[in-house]
Amino acid sequence: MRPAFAAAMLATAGFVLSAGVTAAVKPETAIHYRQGVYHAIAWNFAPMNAMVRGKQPWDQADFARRAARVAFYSQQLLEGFPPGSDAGAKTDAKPAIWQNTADFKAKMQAFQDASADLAKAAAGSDVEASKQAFAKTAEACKSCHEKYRAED
Ligand code: ASC
Repeated sequence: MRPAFAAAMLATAGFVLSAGVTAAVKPETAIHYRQGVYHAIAWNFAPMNAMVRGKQPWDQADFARRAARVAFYSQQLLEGFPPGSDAGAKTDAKPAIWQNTADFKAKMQAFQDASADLAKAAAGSDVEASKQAFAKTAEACKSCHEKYRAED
């Protein structure tokens, strides 16, 4: 992706989160939207995790396809957290997200960067590089969940 395009997309997402241009969207709609994207990410991440752990045969093409999906979905999460969507449907998102938006956005950016690196590594043929990039992405997931997702 070209840097200018990436910057424009991030600026748009940041605007949505801070300025509330999605005010017409009901909180429950945003909550369900973001949960759908997280579920789609988990759907793809689970078999990648199984491959990395040797619980499923390594398939570089499948790994790469799933990594590309995760990288794409990662860019679509932030807009699912408009102001006021801390409540309105069952959610594990902590109110701290809307009290620390700069930090939340930085963690989201770290996830986007890690998953972009993962997609790039997975598109190659270096299995170890793919596994290392996967571990970094999982770390980015975890770092945000620890702070901003309520315990199940
Ligand atoms: C998953 C999943 C997460 C992340 C996280 C990584 O497969 O559903 O939330 O990986 O466990 O640490």
